Amino acid sequence: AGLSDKEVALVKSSWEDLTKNFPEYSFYFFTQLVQIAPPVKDLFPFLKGSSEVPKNNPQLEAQALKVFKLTFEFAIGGPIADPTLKQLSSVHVQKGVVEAHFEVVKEALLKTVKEAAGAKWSEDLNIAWAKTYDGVAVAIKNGMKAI
Ligand code: HEM
Ligand code: ISQ
Repeated sequence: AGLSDKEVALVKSSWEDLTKNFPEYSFYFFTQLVQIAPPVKDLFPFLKGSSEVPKNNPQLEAQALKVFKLTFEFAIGGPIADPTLKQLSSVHVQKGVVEAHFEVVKEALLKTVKEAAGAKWSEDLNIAWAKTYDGVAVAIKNGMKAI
């Protein structure tokens, strides 16, 4: 993903922080997401129609983990395998995701990284995740346009 060794190390370290308590951070991720853009809730079957983000919901955790894992893997090894990218792009088109949504998810993801890193958070860590997310987002957005 074009990161420096130092940036990769930062992302790896915060990945460990995230996975230490993923049930909590996945809840935090979705809570940030619906706070920033409430209508986005209706895109996710397990959030649709509910007034609050559910706690201890395995489906919610699994989805949030997929996003983080994919972004993490891109950071440490990039690029995403083509069939995966095609499938991913088509899922997002089918669910009604549009370009503007990507900025919202970015904001929520960076806030979640910050929450999990705690005192270890730094501007450099933030930049490393932001660069990585942007790389994945561009790949998915291009995939979506190609459908
Ligand atoms: C589904 C990743 C951006 C909304 C998924 C899945 C993955 C994923 C891995 C599951 C696909 C499957 O099960 O086959 C990502 C990544 C993103 C991203 C890495 C950005 C870099 C977005 C954005 C939105 C969004 C911007 C809009 C808010 C959804 C929805 C689903 C989904 C609604 C389907 C959920 C369901 O039906 O259970 N995404 N996504 N995603 N994504 Fe994303
Ligand atoms: C985007 N795609 C799939 C799952 C997600 C979970 C939380 C925030 C964004 C997401």
